[in-house]
Amino acid sequence: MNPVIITAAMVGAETTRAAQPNLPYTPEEIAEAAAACREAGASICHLHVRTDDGQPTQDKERFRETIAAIRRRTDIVIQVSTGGAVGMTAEERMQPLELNPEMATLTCGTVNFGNDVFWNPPSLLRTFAGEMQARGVRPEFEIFEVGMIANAMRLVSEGLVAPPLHFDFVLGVPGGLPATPENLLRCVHSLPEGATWTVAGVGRHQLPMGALAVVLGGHVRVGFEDNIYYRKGELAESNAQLVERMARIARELDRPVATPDDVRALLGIRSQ
Ligand code: KMH
Ligand code: ZN
Repeated sequence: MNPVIITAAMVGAETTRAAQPNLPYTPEEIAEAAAACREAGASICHLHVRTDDGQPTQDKERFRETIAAIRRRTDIVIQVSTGGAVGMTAEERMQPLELNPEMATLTCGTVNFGNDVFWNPPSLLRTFAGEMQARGVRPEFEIFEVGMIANAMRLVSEGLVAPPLHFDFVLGVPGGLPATPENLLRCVHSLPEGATWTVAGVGRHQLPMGALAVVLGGHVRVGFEDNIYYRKGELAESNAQLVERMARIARELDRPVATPDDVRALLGIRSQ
């Protein structure tokens, strides 16, 4: 039995309420969404926060407030973003690590991101990985291009990240690796023995990439950060609706849905 970890990426830094009216912004809205996603089958929430008017921020106090609101409602694993939004400084992006979260993202290289550049030079990778290691925060390697897997493994060989290793393939960002079955397989086959992986397909790729991951024994990320539609031309009602469908697909394919405590054991997350 290999339970499917469903990660809910509920907010992101780019999606707007103009595009998806049900996007959560405030700590209470995000916490409500996290609890609903947990109820629907998510075991990790990938967390970005916003100001009240919807601007992306990496403000530590905003993260503190949001994490507390989530914790009042649910036991879901909280994975803070250190990616933030393009254009933010490394110092800004690292702020939520000061809260010693259970998990955090660690993007493994620089990539074009739409018309922008998501800037992640080697020195930044080492600084972020070292900070996570010092604080006992479990990294999730964010892989936007296949070469980023080698960058992640360089951090491992330098002693900055220790197994168990967990990867997220973000496929379909304009400027990054396209979301095709061949590219997903290429990523999976590039992993070291024993690593776990999840896939975040962007836009219309979220559903087929997720279904493929379930079949291949991987894990899945869904949510408004990557995709706002339930199907072509039909906006999703909520993040939980997207989680619920992926949980249903997993169960139909005879894979149970992981609980947060399954994730803590599987990914070696330190106890709080
Ligand atoms: N918003 C993207 C530029 C992460 O959360 O670590 C970066 C991102 C990755 O969302
Ligand atoms: Zn993110």
